[in-house]
Amino acid sequence: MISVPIASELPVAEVSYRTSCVLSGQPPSLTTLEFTTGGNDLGAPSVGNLVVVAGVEFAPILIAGTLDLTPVPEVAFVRGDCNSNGDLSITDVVTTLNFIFGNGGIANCLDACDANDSGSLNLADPIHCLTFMFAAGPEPSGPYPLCGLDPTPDSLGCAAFTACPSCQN
Ligand SMILES: [Ca+2]
Ligand SMILES: [Ca+2]
Repeated sequence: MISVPIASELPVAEVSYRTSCVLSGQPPSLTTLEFTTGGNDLGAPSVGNLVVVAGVEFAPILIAGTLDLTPVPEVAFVRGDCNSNGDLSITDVVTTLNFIFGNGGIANCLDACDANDSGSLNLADPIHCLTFMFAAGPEPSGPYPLCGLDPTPDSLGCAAFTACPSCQN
């Protein structure tokens, strides 16, 4: 066995987990983290964990640890329903356009207005909805038509969406 000394703690990975509503409202907590190698836990055929240094493979020493769980509430929404009234209609297109052009539009869930889930709001979003509603175009990206979370996290966010149950319910 060869040990590679590391002078100080060195982060080698950062992992983010989504827990939906399971932990919402719960205080931060710790959970155990255990590593495994071989066996059926890593698929079939099983794949072992290896560390490769200068082209030489080493079996890692697996040391269990803990994970800090700090719940961050996320709001479920339906993509395309920009005014969050529970229905996809022309009013959602108008709401999106008013918001984009600063005409007083109020959008509490920008993720819902991002109909194509590009991570930004622009004319492509109302066009996506119009094409879906009137020209048999593709439906809005998920979550649609059921409530759900953004599968592609971005900076838009969703402050509130009245048509979907909140985690506190
Ligand atoms: Ca709507
Ligand atoms: Ca997204």
